[in-house]
Order: sequence, then structure tokens, then C-alpha cells
Amino acid sequence: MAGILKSISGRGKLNLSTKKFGIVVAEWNEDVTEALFQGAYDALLKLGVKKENIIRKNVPGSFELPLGAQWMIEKKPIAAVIALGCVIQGDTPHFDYICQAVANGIMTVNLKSNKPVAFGVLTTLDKKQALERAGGKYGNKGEEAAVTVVKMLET
Ligand code: DLZ
Repeated sequence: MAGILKSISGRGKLNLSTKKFGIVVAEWNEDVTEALFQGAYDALLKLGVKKENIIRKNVPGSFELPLGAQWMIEKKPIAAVIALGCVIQGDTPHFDYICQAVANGIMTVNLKSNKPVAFGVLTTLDKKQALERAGGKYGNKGEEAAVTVVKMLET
């Protein structure tokens, strides 16, 4: 077990084999968000979560992630959700509105549902920076988001 996963392995406080996890994935910048999904999914399996207890839901863009997470929590007995997206800066202030709305929206779902919802959303200047954080030289933020929700369940 390497990297961030090591920081959590062997703690043994939680039996993750009975817990259900939701992963909400934004379809914008799909090559990046699929890599984030793979990172999160593989991390959960390595930490002892069962395949059948990982439930995936796609949403069109990052802006829709908070509602997608809320729907998952309302409809299924889920312990925690990992929200994955990638917002890349364009020529207009649209980027800032989306990033702010998603961050606030995900925080609201955390507090209202009283369940961990990880902010696994890359907010980058270009695609290169995003790929570097989706399994490239800066690791995989999907994996980090998975570790974050497990740590939160342990607290
Ligand atoms: C519209 C839009 C733009 C321009 N860029 C992105 C992006 O880089 N990443 C992303 O996840 N979503 C983007 N979207 C879509 C919005 O998140 C949202 O789906 C639409 O504004 C419709 O609500």
C-alpha cells in the first residue's frame, strides 16, 4: 500500500466491509473525472469496501454535484459520498461562479445530511494541471477524497 493510503491502513477502528459509499461523477472533462473515479474506487476497495457497496451516479457537470450527492444520501443508506469533478478555467468568470457554488453546495450537503461528502473537485488553469492531479505526478485527488471520507467516518 503506497502514498496516502498508507496514512490510513492498519488503524483498524472501522469495519468498512458493511458500509456503503456513493461516488458522484461529473461528466464534464470526462477523461479527468474517469481517472478520479478510478482512483477513488480502487482506494475504497483497498481499504476493505465491497464492490457491491460502491454506488456510482453521474451528473452532467460539477455544478450538479451537490444535488447528486444529496439525492444519493436521501435514496440509499449511504455512509459517505465522494463528489468528483474537474473545472478548468476559461476566458470568462464562469469558472469562479461554478467553483464557488460547488464548494458551498457540497459543504451544505455535509452539514445538512450530517454525513461526510468529500470535495474531490479539481479547479485548474488547464487540462495539463488537471491530468497531473488525476493519476499524474501530483497523485490522484480521487484517491485522496476516498481516504478523507474514511478518515471522517473514523472520527
Ligand atoms: C458550463 C460548464 C463549463 C463552461 N465548464 C465546466 C467545467 O470546466 N467543468 C465542469 O464540471 N462543468 C462545466 N460546465 C458545466 C456546469 O458544471 C453545469 O453542468 C452547467 O452550467 C449546467 O448547470
